[in-house]
Amino acid sequence: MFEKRALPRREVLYLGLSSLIGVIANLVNKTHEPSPPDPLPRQEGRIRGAIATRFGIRIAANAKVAESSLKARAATKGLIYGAASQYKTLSSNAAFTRRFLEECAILVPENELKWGAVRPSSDRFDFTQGDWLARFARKNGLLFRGHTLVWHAYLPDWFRETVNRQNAEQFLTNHIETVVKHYAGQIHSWDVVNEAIYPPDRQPNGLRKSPWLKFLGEDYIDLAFRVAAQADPQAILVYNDYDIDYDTREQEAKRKSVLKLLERLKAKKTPIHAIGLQAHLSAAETRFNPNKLRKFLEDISSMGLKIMVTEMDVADRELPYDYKIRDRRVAQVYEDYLSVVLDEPATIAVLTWGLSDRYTWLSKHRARPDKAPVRPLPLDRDLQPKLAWHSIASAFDSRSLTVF
Ligand code: 9MR
Repeated sequence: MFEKRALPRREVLYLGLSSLIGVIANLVNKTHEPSPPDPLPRQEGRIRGAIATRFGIRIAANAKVAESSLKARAATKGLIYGAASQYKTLSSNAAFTRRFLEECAILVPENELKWGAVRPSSDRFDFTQGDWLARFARKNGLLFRGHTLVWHAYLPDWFRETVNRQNAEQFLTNHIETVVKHYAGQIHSWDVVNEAIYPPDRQPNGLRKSPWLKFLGEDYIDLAFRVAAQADPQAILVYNDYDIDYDTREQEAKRKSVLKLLERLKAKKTPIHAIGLQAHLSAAETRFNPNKLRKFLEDISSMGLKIMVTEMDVADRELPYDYKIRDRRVAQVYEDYLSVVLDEPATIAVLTWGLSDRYTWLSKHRARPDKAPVRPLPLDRDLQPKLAWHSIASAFDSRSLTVF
């Protein structure tokens, strides 16, 4: 998903020098005792002390916001912080769930709304787990994201034998109408189209050679947004993609193709409101160029689009075994990246792809050769904040206040 490059010696030395900061932050970590959550209001769109607006969070005048949580720090800067999680985690681990509610203002189902989850057969929809998560969000005052309506991956087995050029438009339209209407009014934002750009596929406009492109041509993207907008006029509609973060030839090409796609959509008046930067970063990658990223975000913002960080995590696969070194580098990457993205006023939300290292796709997909457990997220396996948590907190704290 991203290119790899070994961490140079210079970088390792730097990490060593920054250990003092690490020691101080570790002391802070040790004093952190998670407390049971207060009862939360049952109203939709409300989080403790704040009111969700279409593009952010407004703090109530008399807000009593717990100062320590990520969601509270984000909210004071008009931002939403949250994370992805799964039905099987939230329905079985009470301690994790408590921490999730303490830290997060928004929940995104990691897999439960994908085709592979909601489409057991070509003529059936199964919303059991998605509905459980939507109810969980509503009951606990969390905003709820939809992920994802159109993607080339995690399609059900029947898809290949059933969907073809003749019926693809009907399948796409029916799927989006049914799923989006089912959750209409409950969704903060939908990832309508996911990962449609992939220049290595050598298709016109850098598009990915997905079944949707093959059957319907590029117009499937515009169609998907239009159907979603009709089915839920309230939701923020998002184009979501990865590998648009680093200063590499491949990612530069991808950024260009993404911008051109957004320009074409805007020219057609497609109802698209935001871009989702997945931000699956790598701690060993050194080719981060704040100016290039800044320019990309400005270009997006100048089209009138909002920006969301939708799936952030920092893979530590190529880093040394010593977890203190890893944690410092991972935290640095969070800080470097978020300080740029949060500097852009169009940015409205930050979500990490999971909250605790205990539950992350990277354990399987980017496992370390030395078998040490991976540490890409804000909380460790025991739900304690790591340096990454402090980096995210301080990136929120440093943002200049957005006034609504
Ligand atoms: O984290 C998700 C993992 O549990 C699933 O097996 C996988 C396939 O559905 O998808 C992972 O999430 C992906 C997300 O949906 C889209 N962007 C990349 C994420 C990580 O692969």
